[in-house]
Amino acid sequence: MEKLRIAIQKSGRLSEKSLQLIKESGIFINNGNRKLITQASNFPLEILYLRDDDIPQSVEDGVADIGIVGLNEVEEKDKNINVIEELGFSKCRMSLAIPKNIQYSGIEYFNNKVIATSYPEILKKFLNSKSISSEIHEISGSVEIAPGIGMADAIFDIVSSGSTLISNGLKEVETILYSQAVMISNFSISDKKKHILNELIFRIHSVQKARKNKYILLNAPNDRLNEIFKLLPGMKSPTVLPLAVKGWSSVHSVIGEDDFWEIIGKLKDAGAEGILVIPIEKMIV
Ligand code: PRT
Ligand code: ZN
Repeated sequence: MEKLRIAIQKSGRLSEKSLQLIKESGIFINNGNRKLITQASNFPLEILYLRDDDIPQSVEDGVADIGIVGLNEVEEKDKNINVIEELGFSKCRMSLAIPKNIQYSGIEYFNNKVIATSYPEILKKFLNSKSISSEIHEISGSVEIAPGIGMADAIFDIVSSGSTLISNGLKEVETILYSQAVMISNFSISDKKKHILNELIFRIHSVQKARKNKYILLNAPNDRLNEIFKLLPGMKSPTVLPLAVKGWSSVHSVIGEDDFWEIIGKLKDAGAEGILVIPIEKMIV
């Protein structure tokens, strides 16, 4: 039987979350001793473990049909591939940073400066679009130490919390790209594989929706129910069950993560008691 082959990072910041997403989609994989390729036991999927730098190329070549990689790698490698899903994890940004004691007047600062980076293509495109001419110094790791040792005037690198920049005496002055893990796909995959991919994406969507929502149960006096329904529209409408105590009901619904605390406060004001909030594993709407 034809199988869909997905390339994921062998070991690094994307590995665990990529595997977790596949597992939460109900797909069992035996990755006890992380071979190059493993098979899923209950879904037509093969997992190919690669360095993240090699994933865009492997998907362009059709060595893998799809892959999970940071958008920063996709942009840097600029291969002929399709970005089909934003996966919402490993979020970071790519920024220009300079020594903190230097006054920054604007993008022209970078004219005739040396910038160290592991992402020369993204940087080149950005500088060209702003008509800035800098010397790009490509290095493969520890970019943040380059200004301190006199190798560069500035760096262009991935930033997450910003603490690496601070501990190297640098400050972020321009953000060029916001990145996260994305799913990429080859442009010409067979109809059978497309069918498997659609099923996989359907499952991923239900996992993502579930992560964004919680199941909520609460008790409320019957004369306040209308107020509470307005706060909890649920998927269609809330479920209401009578309590053994007269004049009270139990209300069940779904609540979004984003405005969670605000709504909980309003529910309490509306007389809700005994509020229970439970994670949802899958959500199909
Ligand atoms: O071995 P392989 O080539 O597969 O892995 P790698 O070493 O190239 O990549 P890896 O595992 O470090 O990162 C994989 C992907 O994770 C990146 O391509 C990004 O899409 C994403 N990501 C998310 C990050 C970070 N956050 C991150 N903080 N990648 C790197 N960093 C580094 C950054 O380079 C800098 O040194 O963390 C430092 C900054 O972090 P803060 O929190 O101090 O700002
Ligand atoms: Zn890499």
